[in-house]
Amino acid sequence: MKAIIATWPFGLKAVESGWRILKNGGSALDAVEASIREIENDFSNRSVGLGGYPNIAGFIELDAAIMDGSTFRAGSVAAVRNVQNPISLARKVMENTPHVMIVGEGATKLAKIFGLYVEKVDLQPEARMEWERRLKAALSAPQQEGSINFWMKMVAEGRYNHDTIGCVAIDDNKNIVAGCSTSGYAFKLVGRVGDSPIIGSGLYANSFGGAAATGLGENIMVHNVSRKVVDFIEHGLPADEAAEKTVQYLLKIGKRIDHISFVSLDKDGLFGAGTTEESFEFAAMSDVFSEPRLLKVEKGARLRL
Ligand code: SD4
Repeated sequence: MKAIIATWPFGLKAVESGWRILKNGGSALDAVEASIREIENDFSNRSVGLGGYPNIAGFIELDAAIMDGSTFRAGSVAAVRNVQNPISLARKVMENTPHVMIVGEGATKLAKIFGLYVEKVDLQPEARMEWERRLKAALSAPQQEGSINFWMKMVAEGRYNHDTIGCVAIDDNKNIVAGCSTSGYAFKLVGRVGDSPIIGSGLYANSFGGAAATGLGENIMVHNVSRKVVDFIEHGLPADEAAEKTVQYLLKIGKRIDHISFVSLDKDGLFGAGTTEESFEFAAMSDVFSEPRLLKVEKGARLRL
């Protein structure tokens, strides 16, 4: 059974785009890349792509990754600048290099080689205004500019920004692919990397299932959330129960579990989601639906359709 699932209400647009590919016999790999590009190309989004909030120095640094569960191939880029579609760059890393993860300047260099480089990046007016406001507030504080305290003031001022696009799909050949893309924590330190480009944390896929996470990367990565979900699937649980079990596990641990949400999908095309927030909305489409749907899961609960 074909299916595709994506994080947050904006995931609906992503799912629609990916479903067009799956419906016409296309691969999960193409579907996930297209879904994520759709969101990266929306410059009104402040948490994905070049419309996102910058780091404390005023530069947008993006994280993205893709994993093909049927081959265990994966590609990932982190803290990359001047790229509109980091998910496509991640796919290029996967398909054209022997590596999995490329960061910073090296990733920007690859973007030039693959024609994914954007020469001039202007912050969106709202993002620029917000960055300047925070800079001014930090400068007016007694800390010395450039000191760790000055930086921490800017980072702490940074509003928590939790809208990574994460997407998982299964195609007619039962290939499962997971991907995600984000501009990360708003007003982060230069070089900060979240969970999204880390295989096992922000995303994971194998032949049993796949998962993609969103929320506070610092918390998602210490629990290897996506691998944890797929582990439960591998041990025989359907995607919705695996999601529920993962959240129960996190709640039992009780440490560093704020702002963690994720979507999951299994080899039977069943899907689920989980959250440590009060609730979490996401989008899904599969052969059993007549059209893409927006769904919601409550904290610690199993998804009810
Ligand atoms: C991150 N999980 O960089 C990602 C992005 C996100 O907080 O979901 N924003 O932490």
